[in-house]
Amino acid sequence: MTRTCAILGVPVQTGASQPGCLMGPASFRTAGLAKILSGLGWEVHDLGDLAIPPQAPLAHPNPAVHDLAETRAWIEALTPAVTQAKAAHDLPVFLGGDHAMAAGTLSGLASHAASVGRPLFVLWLDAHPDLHTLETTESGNLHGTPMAYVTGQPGCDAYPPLAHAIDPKNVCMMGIRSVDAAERALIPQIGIEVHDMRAIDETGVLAPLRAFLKRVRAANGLLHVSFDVDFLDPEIAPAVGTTVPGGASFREAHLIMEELCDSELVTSLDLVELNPFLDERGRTAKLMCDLTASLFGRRVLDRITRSY
Ligand code: 4U7
Ligand code: MN
Ligand code: MN
Ligand code: MN
Repeated sequence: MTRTCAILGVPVQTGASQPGCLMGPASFRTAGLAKILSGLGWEVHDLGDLAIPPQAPLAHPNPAVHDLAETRAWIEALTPAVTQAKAAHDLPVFLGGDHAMAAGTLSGLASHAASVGRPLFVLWLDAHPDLHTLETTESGNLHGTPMAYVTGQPGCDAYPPLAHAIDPKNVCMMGIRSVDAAERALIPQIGIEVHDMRAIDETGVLAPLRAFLKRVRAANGLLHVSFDVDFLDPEIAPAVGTTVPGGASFREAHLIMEELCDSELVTSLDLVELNPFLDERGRTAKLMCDLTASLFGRRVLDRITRSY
């Protein structure tokens, strides 16, 4: 049976400090994402780009916070659009846009999960945990807040009320290497599973990934993958505003995608933080497309057995 995939562009850039993520969806399309996925046997439906109307400014007690009205509006527009895209397709792909997008994709996916009576799990591939509330963010860049919002942390009440929160115990983070004090305190408090880059150096990516996938399978969970470009080492993925050295390698990233493909557990995907203005001859966009291809079934040789 042909599996269906939707592509939805989300040109949000107000969550980041510098402009450019607005061009993310166009860059993914220019790199040929739809054709790559249909070449792998998927039925691809490009749903175009989502938009929000111009916003009047909205103030917040934390003076650092900027463009709050825009992020609010994106969450409001995304939540129903994402619930719908997921209900109609096996594996929708949401093209950012900066990572503020995930506040809306995850809120929409949590509603879908509740409606089908399955728990939602999240694999978070990022240099950052994005666990700031609107009260704790020092930069005021709201792409640093989606995980706090969707797990229902207090301090996010300037965002739209959340219909269904995600259980932090169903979230697994990999690649983390830049954590602010407020986020550091929150991680053990809410029980998110975090594999920082030191842990990855020690164990590799496969052991923690397999353990997490086992949990997803046992719970009959839906699995959303949120892929921030800065998960990758900036040497191989320069098109990102928030570079942090010491990121995931080419093979570590592909191995994660290949293992996710074999697991057949992934039910939705975010590709976020691509800033084409900072790219070099499209190499980051192309790499992100190749990694997505690995997740959608591109492989060098066929394999007969699943390894766990
Ligand atoms: B991204 C940061 F201070 N924590 O709050 C902040 F390090 O979506 C970075 O993961 C946030 O790229 C990065 O501004 C958000 C900073
Ligand atoms: Mn992020
Ligand atoms: Mn990041
Ligand atoms: Mn970033």
